[in-house]
Amino acid sequence: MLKIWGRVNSNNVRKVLWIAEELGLDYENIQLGGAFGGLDDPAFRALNPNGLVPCIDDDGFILWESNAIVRYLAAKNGRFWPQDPAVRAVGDKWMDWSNASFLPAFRGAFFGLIRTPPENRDRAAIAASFDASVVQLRRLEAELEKTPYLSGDELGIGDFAFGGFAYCWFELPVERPDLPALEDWYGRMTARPAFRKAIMTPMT
Ligand SMILES: N[C@@H](CCC(=O)N[C@@H](CS)C(=O)NCC(=O)O)C(=O)O
Repeated sequence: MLKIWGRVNSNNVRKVLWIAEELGLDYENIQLGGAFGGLDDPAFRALNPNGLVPCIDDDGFILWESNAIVRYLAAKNGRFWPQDPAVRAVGDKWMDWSNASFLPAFRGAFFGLIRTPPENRDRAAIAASFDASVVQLRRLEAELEKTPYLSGDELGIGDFAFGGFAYCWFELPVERPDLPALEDWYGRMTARPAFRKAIMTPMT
């Protein structure tokens, strides 16, 4: 059976759990990292020398790096993996954008507002991160005005990559600017049982 190591309140783990749920895979999720610790255990380091979650064991095939895992599970199962390279590249693009552009912008607001007690918050840093996130999200908004998914016409790897970030964005305890296409996309994602089960888990 597929084993997935990683705590459920990690966005990198959530995306792997989401695609596993969408694919209807049998899997075991072993809680690791964060409050569970275990990342320095020699047994885990032997699997993942990078010492982070998620990591999977698929019948002896070990893989870490969440986006690589999502691509592997999609390709292996022949779903969410368009054969046309130009179609697949759209999801790939938003997958890379999620980690390379959105995450650096969003990190400060997320950790500041969700994982830091109010008395320790750096308001200026949070505001700057929030504004930078909005700049990025307006780019996503423009895409979602034209196409229903972050992978083109169908759900795919771009959506899996961004789903956890979207959940965190919409859970921030602050007022957000109107981004109707993003809100529409998010409403469609939250209507999916697999999304609710894998992504909408407690924040801390
Ligand atoms: N690029 C890696 C990043 C993995 C990563 O940063 N994982 C975090 C959780 S989101 C982690 O293991 N943090 C240490 C911990 O959970 O204790 C990936 O996408 O898998």
